[in-house]
Amino acid sequence: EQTIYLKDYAPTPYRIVSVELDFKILEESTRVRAQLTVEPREGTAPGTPLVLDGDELKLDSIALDGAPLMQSAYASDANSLTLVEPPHKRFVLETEVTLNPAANTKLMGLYRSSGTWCTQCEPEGFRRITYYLDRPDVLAPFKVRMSAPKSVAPVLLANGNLVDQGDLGEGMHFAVWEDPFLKPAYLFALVAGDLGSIKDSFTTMSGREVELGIYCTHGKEAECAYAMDSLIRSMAWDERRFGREYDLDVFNIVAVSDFNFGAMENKGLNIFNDRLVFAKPETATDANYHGIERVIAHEYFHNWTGNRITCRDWFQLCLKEGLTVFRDQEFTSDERSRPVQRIHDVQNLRTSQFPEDGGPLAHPPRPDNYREINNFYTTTVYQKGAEIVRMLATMLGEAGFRKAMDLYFERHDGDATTIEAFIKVFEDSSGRNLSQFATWYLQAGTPQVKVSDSYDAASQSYTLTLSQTNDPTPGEPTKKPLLIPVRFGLIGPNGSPLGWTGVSGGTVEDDLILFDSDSATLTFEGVANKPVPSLFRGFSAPVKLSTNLSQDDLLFLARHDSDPFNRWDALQTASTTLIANAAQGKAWSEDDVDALRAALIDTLENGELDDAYKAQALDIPAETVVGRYIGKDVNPDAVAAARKGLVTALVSPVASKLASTYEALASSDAYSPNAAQAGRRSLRNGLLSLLTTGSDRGAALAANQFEVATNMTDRYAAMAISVRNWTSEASALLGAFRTRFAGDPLVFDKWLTASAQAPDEDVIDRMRATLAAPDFPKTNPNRLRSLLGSFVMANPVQFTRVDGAGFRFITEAVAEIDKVNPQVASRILTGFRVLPILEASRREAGMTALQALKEQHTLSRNVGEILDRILA
Ligand code: B3K
Ligand code: ZN
Repeated sequence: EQTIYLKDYAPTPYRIVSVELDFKILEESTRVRAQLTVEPREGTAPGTPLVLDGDELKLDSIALDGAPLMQSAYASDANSLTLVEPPHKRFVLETEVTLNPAANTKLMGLYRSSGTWCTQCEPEGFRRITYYLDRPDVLAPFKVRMSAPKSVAPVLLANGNLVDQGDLGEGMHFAVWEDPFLKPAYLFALVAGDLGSIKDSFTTMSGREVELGIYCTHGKEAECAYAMDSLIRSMAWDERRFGREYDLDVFNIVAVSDFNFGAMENKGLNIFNDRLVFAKPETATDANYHGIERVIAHEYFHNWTGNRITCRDWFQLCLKEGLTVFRDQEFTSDERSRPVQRIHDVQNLRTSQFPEDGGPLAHPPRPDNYREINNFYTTTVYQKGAEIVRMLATMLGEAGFRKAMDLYFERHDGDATTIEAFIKVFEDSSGRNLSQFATWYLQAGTPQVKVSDSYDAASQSYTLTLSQTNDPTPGEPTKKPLLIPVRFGLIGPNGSPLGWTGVSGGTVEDDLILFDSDSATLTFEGVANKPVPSLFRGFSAPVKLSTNLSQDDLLFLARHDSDPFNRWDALQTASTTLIANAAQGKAWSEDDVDALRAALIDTLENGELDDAYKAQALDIPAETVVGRYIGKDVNPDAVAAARKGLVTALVSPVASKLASTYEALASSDAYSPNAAQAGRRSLRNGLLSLLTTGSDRGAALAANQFEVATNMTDRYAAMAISVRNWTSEASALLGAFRTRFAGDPLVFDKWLTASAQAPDEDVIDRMRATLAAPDFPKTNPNRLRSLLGSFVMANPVQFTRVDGAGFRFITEAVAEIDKVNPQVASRILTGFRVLPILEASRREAGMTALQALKEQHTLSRNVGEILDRILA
């Protein structure tokens, strides 16, 4: 297999001046005619061949400047088209290919989803539509003509503005779309189908009217309302926060049922996985509404960070993704609650990015080699990429950050650029040297920061000693120290902040330590009392922190820290430590549990905190988080037992109190997905979860809640909690849920997700039966991911069984799925990255399953790469 290296980057010898595409869409096949106006770049030697990319294409005809090309002038196969000696001047290349979208199960290029023709081109799908220079640094204006039978495709959409449309007779019609903005091929999109829609409009800050449309299956129009509302709020927010105005006259979104990931930011024509568009209270949870709002915003924000300014090559992916995730996180923080959003994002980082970064699939946010680019749309590129941008924002402050972003848009509008250029903008605008900071992009692994402190009362001086280490990751045996921004505060014995008169031993800017070496000792003078330090406020850097703080200190922080994130984190650390110790044979003391319980109850009863925050504070860390904290020789059965043990010890003495709070939080208000209502539901369901895991009251409460629930949030929570705790009602609830919502595919996903998390040992047999059912939609990514993805990521006890049954179930499924859709298969396989931290017997069982997968099957490049990296 061929590896692609960043160091080999070179611009193409030819540029594409403009593109005209003509699609003739028919039931049986689609004919694509492409007219590419091409010219040699300056410096290209005469006679340099032009090599266009293709993927599973077959050339029907070819002409140059209007004349058919001689056989000897070109060579073509499924993967490329070469003009041996193109003219050394501007010329027009015309090609024709015929596609079979209905047979395209990889869902890259042009395919059909429930009858609708749609496209997905990022990163390398356009080459499955026509021969092209399919790379992000080739930018061109596109004009697209499409014709199709009116009966099956009354709606014809593409990028940009509609410039012509009409009837062709014999049941056919056509439309012509023109996109004036230069774009790389990965942002191309086309949709043809019989779709319903909702329309709205937005007036931009300069007073231009933009027509907005969301297209969907007929009958689903009403379920698009929240997505439309989110879009309008996103457009307004990007103007307010970043001064970014939308640039075309139309913005369309299309919801499709078969989609490899969440959504795609095609210029002026976003295509969405329908699970991130449709919502109504009976079938969508608060988390679904939250997800819709976030992803609608994310794809919209790409119009500036991704489309107007794109990536030079795919190694630079986090240039657009990390930055755009940062922007969508900020949007949600502004629209809802900042601390709640921050906790949510950090939880996500810890449950998915840290595990990736600490295992065999670790890679820098800006990698320098890959075999299959689709394997690099990772949580590291997205979430860690966003954390890096957040650290820049932390160091520069709000005004400084905005100034840098303004310069970025001004300097790079229209460019396909790099991480280096992005950093340079921040250097030029702030006057800081960011060369060490840039290492965050180039180095893999989660740094571990150790902090210890001491106080000398006589001299009123306080010392903080920091050290950073970075464990080796694949291909990176040694690491450089990073520039780590540590936002901090010192808290006095009465809970109020303590000041200092001077500090030596490092760089401290206000409440920010810029920690840039292997170790540092900071001495603060004039500290009146012995403080408890609050470190990494707001999670100011994506690191693992260990301190010499006692359980008492942590619970003190949980009560007194003015930083809401750190109050939450102190509780998390306190309970994680107790569970991890117990799982390794070191029991907690009754005092420890009493103190933790008291802190949790105080939080629950605190009149100043909102419900959503309380729900997060009461959330006891998941088994996977504790496993990761233990870090080696993990026995997931022991972790699960310890977690249940701690929850039981915490809950038992206060079960009636929790139960009455649970009752009191019930509400008869009409459902709204707003943050206040969603927070109340999440607190109530959090209590239900504690009561179900930690007492014998929860099971019946959950079963009752399932019956009386008036919205999906409460009904799903009742079922999922019952299943995760495998209560005596769980199985019946799964059955009732399935019957009640039969025929709704997105609700079926919820059933699959919950089913896969049952901890009982028959779960694998049940899942096998589910998959084998004749009506199981085996080619739909949402269905497959709901079942298999949640099993590998959220059912550690059964997935990592010592007998290997969980591992084999997954490798066998992956082998099958790989034949149909390699992207979905390889994504599921990444769950095996957990192997290195497991106890030896489980690790070996996992390796055996992977070895069998490798030996017994011909695998795609996608799966092959992931497999080899885990086995390495
Ligand atoms: N840019 C797309 C992701 C494409 C994934 C290709 N495997 C959606 C997004 O990140 O916004
Ligand atoms: Zn994105």
